[in-house]
Amino acid sequence: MALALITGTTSGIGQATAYTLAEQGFDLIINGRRSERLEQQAKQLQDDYGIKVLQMHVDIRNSEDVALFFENLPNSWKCIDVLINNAGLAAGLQNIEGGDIDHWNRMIDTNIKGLLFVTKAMIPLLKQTKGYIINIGSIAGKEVYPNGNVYCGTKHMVDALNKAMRRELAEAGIRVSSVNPGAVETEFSIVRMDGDSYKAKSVYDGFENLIAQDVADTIWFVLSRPPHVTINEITIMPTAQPAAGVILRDQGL
Ligand code: NDP
Ligand code: 8X3
Repeated sequence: MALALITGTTSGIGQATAYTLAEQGFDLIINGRRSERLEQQAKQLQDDYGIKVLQMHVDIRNSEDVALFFENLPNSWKCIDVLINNAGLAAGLQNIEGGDIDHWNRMIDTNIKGLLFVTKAMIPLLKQTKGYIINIGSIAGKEVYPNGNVYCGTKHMVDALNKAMRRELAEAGIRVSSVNPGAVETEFSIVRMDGDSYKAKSVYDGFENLIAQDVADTIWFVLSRPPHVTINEITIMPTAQPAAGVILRDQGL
């Protein structure tokens, strides 16, 4: 039985990916800061799929807590085949002049530093299994759009780290890929708009956005290629979003 660790499973893409991998028979280490959701999810995954689930109730921004989690990981959970670096967020949609420094810190600390803390701790374990790392980037890591500045910057960094990891880890037999989505309706925009659900909903007005399962299916496609195949990166967009920051609304798309 294979084992995957997915960061940020308490909603959205991470949640859909946890259920997709459970369906494929993976045991799971699930992660998030919201403990009630994590507990509920662990129970449901165990009951519905008969898999083993370990909860990683850790804020990935805290390097000490991340390191401690791996130090205390029981031997029976150390044989990890897959790491999916998914936890992340956008905070705010403002030009740099008007930007909120707390927003910038949250994005940089989570999307870049948190991803690095988890990856650093996981590499020795993935070397044992010749495992797989999938980084969830974004179209925002390939292009930029008005007022996306710091979020786009963090996802450009994920794009660079994805390439760096692939180069550094190839000799160890670890495969590294990124999955880069366009607009997916999850809790992403609610978080970005500081909890304003009305504003968040309007992001998805007038076109058919991606759903989390579209991305989870893509992750599974990448992960399920035979060992001699690595998909370096894959970009998945709503048909109505031909480029970052460009959405064709009310055109039946
Ligand atoms: P959601 O807000 O629905 O999910 C984000 C997940 O990340 C939650 O489970 C959240 O859990 C977790 N998370 C956030 N911060 C931390 C932290 N410090 N420590 C641990 N877990 C954390 O958003 P999505 O599912 O949409 O986003 C998932 C990834 O996909 C992100 O990296 C995002 O940038 C990327 N992405 C999203 C797109 C979109 O349009 N939705 C498009 C392209 C990329 P909790 O709050 O419980 O900690
Ligand atoms: C988010 C992608 O296009 O919604 O990472 O900004 S987009």
